[in-house]
Amino acid sequence: MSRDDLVTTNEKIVGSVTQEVVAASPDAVIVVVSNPLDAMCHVAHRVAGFPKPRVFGMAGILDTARFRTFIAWETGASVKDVTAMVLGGHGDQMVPVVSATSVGGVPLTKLVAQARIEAMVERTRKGGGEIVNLLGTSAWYAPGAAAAQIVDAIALDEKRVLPCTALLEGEYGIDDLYMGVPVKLGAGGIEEIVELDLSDQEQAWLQESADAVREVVGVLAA
Ligand code: LAC
Repeated sequence: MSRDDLVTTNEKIVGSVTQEVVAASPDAVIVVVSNPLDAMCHVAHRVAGFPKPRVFGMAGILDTARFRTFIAWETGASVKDVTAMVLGGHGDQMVPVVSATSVGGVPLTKLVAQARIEAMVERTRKGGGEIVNLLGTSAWYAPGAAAAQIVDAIALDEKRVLPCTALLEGEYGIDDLYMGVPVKLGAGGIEEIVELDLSDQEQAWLQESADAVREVVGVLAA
């Protein structure tokens, strides 16, 4: 099944689980990890009735980990020294922000040929499917490790800036849609949405990703 095929099945599950969460823990911060992730954030936010800083999704940290790993392999650097951010929907239109990517402070575009950068961007976009073909099931370790980073940032009030799926209300020129963007995370959940200076091409790709997410959100029953 594609992530989008899961919409109607998971809409019911995420809705019922969210009702249980709200009943048991009305002050919780809800981090959604179910696919199609962006649409399921809309479900959780609607059902929970919590303010938007306390309902968001985990996807960009996973996608960014993949992009950083491919860059580390390509350049022979440690993944710890690769700075990157993947924005947009958690799907084939996600946007690795090449203009904000560096290795040890050196811009990626100075280290790797454009064709290879494009290949790593494409592999990142298809990373979920690559794992399914290898494992016969969707990824679980990396998503768990990514979710753990979010839990630490909240539980320890770390003020981390991480890519998460947040409800945009005008940021990046996108309104009323959950999309992956850099956010500052603390004890109350999302404290700030960070707006990067995207290239015109990156902004156009982000809008295309938003259009794809909106199409899936449009399938939701409610
Ligand atoms: C992935 C699935 C979990 O990207 O969405 O691996």
